[in-house]
Amino acid sequence: MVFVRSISSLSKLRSQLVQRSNLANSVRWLQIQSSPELDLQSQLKEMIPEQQERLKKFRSEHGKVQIGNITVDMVIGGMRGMTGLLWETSLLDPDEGIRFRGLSIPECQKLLPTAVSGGEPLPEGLLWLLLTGKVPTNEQVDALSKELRSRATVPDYVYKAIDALPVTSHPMTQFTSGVMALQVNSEFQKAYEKGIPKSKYWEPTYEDSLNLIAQLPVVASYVYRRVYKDAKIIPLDDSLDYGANFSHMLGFDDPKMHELMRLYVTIHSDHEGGNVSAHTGHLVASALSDPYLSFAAALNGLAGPLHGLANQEVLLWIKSVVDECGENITTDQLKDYVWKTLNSGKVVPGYGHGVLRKTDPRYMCQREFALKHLPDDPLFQLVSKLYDVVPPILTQLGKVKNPWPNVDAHSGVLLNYFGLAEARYFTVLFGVSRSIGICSQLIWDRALGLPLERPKSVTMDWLENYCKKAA
Ligand code: NMX
Ligand code: MLT
Repeated sequence: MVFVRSISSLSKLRSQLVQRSNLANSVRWLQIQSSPELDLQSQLKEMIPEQQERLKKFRSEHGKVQIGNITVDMVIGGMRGMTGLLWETSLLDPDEGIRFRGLSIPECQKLLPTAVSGGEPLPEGLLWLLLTGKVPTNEQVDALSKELRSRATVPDYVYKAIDALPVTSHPMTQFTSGVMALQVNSEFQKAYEKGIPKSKYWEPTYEDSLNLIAQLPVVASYVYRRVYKDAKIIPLDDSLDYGANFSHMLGFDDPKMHELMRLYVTIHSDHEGGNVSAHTGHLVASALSDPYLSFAAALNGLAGPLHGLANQEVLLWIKSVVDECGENITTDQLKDYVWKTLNSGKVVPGYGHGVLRKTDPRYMCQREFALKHLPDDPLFQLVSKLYDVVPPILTQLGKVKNPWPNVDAHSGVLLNYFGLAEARYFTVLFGVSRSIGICSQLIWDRALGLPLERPKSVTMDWLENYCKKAA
């Protein structure tokens, strides 16, 4: 009886949140009408014809220019080094790391608006940058922050879809199911069914993308509260920005954790187009699947241990080191543990990369955050020790192309320090952030009219015959 009553009061609370947000939606439209320079969609509307013309002209003049040669190794070896995607929002250099619309992470930290003077960038600012290629003003970021809050209403059936799963199911499974349930409200699907012309596809894609980005922290927080806490929803706080609100809805209100979440969401957002999640999202979207369908597919790629799930694996692995050897582990003990992991046929999670050939700058900025806020944390000190111990061992293996740490090697110990210690949840955080990059590019995919993705595949017979003839 008590259980039924608490379910029904949860439902009432959710409905109140829906009503409050419908009102906020109307206010948003009034604000947008009166100040187009503060409205992201108006900015895009201005830019799109120019970019469409740029691509058309470029393709007609240079469409037949060759970029590199495809080798048998590339065909068999996961297409490494094969340039095959147009991705406007970011570009990855193997030595230097990611640049978002030309800006490195330290440059973003310097140039993008912040909530705290000298603090971490606001993810809303990065969203603006990825979509427009321009660094937004404080006022523009503030308007986008408000807009995202006004779009953050999650229908009751989304919670019910999640509730239908066992509470023990992996948080990524619950999160992706929530995203699939959000799809019911796809503006793109509705517009397509009504026969919207191709030239206008980007507009409902924009609506879906912003709604999705706005609603993901709410869904993700619910998954966290359901699995690890009391399943009570902490409502959005209208005075907080995107990153801080996410932290707040999860149940973490330390201002330093708010800063960490702003940094976390900013740096995990985009990593050019070829990574598994971004590429999957782009591929599925190329069939004109709407942003919800495409992003849910992307999340399923992110949930793999060689990709986004590595952040979970890293903290579990670090904790297994402590369990076996204690916190004051010596360098020799640590070396032995790394070898033991490798000799049992496992990878060292958080190390290596498909493109990067140096330490990931996303690792470095998290390290700087730790040096500033938690220098004495024993797990941070262990992460630092691993930075000395792991690369020479991976180099010694002789086959690892990049022995240096990636983004996932660091994120877990920071979250753990502020109390978010449930490693199985970490990839959900990555997923929320990755929506910003994938959806930004998806809007441009539609604006530029990019076609169905359909590369050619061949059989082993085909390859053998081809090579015989070529010899
Ligand atoms: N530990 C042990 N072996 C490794 C590692 C590692 N950290 N990294 C690469 N190798 C092995 C790899 O398994 C392969 O072995 P084999 O030939 O026996 O199959 C060999 O080294 C060559 O691999 P690479 O060409 O260096 O790496 P690849 O581009 O194939 O894979 C990763 C990249 C990221 C999948 C790989 O480095 C890895 O498994 N790292 C650990 C998992 C991880 O941290 N993933 C997160 C990546 C970042 N993200 O968020 O997505
Ligand atoms: C990512 O952020 O997507 C990862 O570093 C993997 C990649 O870039 O391939």
